[in-house]
Amino acid sequence: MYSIDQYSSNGFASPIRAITESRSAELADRVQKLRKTDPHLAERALGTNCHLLFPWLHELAHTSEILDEVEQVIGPDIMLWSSSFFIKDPGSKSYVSWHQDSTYWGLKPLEIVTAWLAFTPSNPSNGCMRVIPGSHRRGQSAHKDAFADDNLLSRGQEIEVDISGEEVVDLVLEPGEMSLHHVRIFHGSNRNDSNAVRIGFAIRYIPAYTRQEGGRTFAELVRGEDRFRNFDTPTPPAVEMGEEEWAIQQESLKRLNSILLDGAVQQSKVIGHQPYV
Ligand SMILES: O=C(O)CCC(=O)C(=O)O
Repeated sequence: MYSIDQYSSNGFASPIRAITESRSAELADRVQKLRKTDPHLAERALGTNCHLLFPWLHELAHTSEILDEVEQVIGPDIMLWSSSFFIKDPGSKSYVSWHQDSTYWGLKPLEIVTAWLAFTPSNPSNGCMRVIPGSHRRGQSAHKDAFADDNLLSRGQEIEVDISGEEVVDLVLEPGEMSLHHVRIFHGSNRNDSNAVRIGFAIRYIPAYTRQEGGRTFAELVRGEDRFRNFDTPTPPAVEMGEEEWAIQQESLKRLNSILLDGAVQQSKVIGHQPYV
């Protein structure tokens, strides 16, 4: 296990083995099969909070090896707040502008961590995630909504700080490895210039004592105890993309978007990414 001091000073920890390579190949296969069989359905279904639509993604977010690492960072009472896919096809121009997750999420306090799990290799040639070590300690920076068709972020939000190349660290991951990043770290990613797909699944975990400002959202207890009841509990998916599963996932999005897109004049046009992130 990485040391907690390393995470505290850098704002990230990587790479960490989360699941086996063969399981990640199986997961990537499921994702790609759905995208091939029914691209339109896949665009809708593989968006934000898809763990509420697919039992196998819900189960993945409960993986004890992932939660053991998350517990090191945010303590024993862990809730799953949201999930998102970040997929870049070979040669895709999609990128993620430099940003801090804390900007629009309305969660307090900021002891919030993302487990970014690689279903495929993720490296500089296919646009792996990049971070600025220690930037989570610089406070909240101003962001502007800088729309671009290929930006994977919902508001196209971009940090108003010059990023110098020397500071940047690439988070290179093998299939089944994950990185952990702090909600305030500066991060982003470049386009995929390779001929291999990059599939990342970002799972957002919060301690049970977290408060949601601006409304009531869903979060599910995945370890420990919830003595605070600050979130509504979504019903876990029983079947893949069932009627009830869609209703719950859509309700979760509606609640998230009313907070996260507050004040946005425009939303991302990138197909396959429902608003938010
Ligand atoms: O996948 C990426 O390139 C960016 C992911 C990201 O911004 C996040 O997980 O917060």
